[in-house]
Amino acid sequence: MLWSFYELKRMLRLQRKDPELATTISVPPQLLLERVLTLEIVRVTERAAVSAARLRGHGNEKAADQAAVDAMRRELNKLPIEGTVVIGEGERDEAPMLFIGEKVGINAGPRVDIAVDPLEGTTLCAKNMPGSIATMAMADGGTLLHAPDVYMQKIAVGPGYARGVVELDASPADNVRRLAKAKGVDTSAITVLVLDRPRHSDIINGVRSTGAAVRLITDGDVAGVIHCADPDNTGVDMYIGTGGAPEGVLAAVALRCIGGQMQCRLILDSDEKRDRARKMGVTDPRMIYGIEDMAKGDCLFAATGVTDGSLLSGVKFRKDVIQTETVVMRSVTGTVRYIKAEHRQLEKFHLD
Ligand code: VTB
Repeated sequence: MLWSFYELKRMLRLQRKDPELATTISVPPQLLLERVLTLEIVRVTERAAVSAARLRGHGNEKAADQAAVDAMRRELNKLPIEGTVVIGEGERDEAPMLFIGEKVGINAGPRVDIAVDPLEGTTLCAKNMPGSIATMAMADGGTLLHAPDVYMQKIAVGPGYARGVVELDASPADNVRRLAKAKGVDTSAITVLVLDRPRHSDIINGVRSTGAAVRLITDGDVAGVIHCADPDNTGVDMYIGTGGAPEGVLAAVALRCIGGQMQCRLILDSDEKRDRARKMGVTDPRMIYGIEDMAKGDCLFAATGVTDGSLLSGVKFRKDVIQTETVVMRSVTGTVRYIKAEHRQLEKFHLD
């Protein structure tokens, strides 16, 4: 039986009053709550994905993003958490919804950090192209990197390699050679995922100079990084490039759950950006962050497909049924679940 939060809270209350009841629950209440939160964050990304999916292909990035934000915020505010958005839709002075510093949840329950990207790949959604997702992460309070919305240099590989097998400051060609050697393959058997941007021409040329392949994506580097964790199925061994810092932190949470390595550096190329970062606690503007620097504690990650993609199927609107596919991960156990849901109570999506 799955409990709603209210049932769960009632149960925990009863349990406190009647210790015998505790014997009917085989996991400590603390863990039980975390387990249930794993499912609850699925509801959050599902709702955001469905709201955005209604606007797939409408050519309006802002409207699709806003729909996802509204849905995500509404659901987050039902959770029994004392949540603080640390990676959000913008910074406080811009006062968007789900801004960095915004409190979410019912203000009771565990103190948690929340990272959101309600619609990762807004352009993909607006153009109805593959790979847009609704995504969020939750972690112990104070354990996620508080990053301003600036660019971030990133390199990521999957699990199973010695620490430091690739490095942010090594050349792309060198990193390909190091990875190929560690994998025991020729460089021509390596594929590197890169965001298709003019700023990445040196990376692309460097990778190709070794005989390795480049796979280009137009947007969506959270999913891009996650692809590295399962090269046998995705065909992607490594991610290199500069994308958004918020997306970097979300990807780090995912890799913390499923394994892999990542190195990142914020691009703080003006006094204004350094100042914003300093206010968020960044003392060394040149610091290279590993996964554990970006996600220090226990964490959960969830993403629901908005448009079809290689990681997740997009939302399907059938007669009287909405179908979603979500991946949810927990760092404590490393469990990764793919949840295909059929929703029949459609009022909950507030789609009118
Ligand atoms: C990436 C990607 C996003 O922005 O972070 C990228 O993951 C940043 O680069 O999906 P650009 O400013 O060059 O787009 C997105 O593409 C869109 O937020």
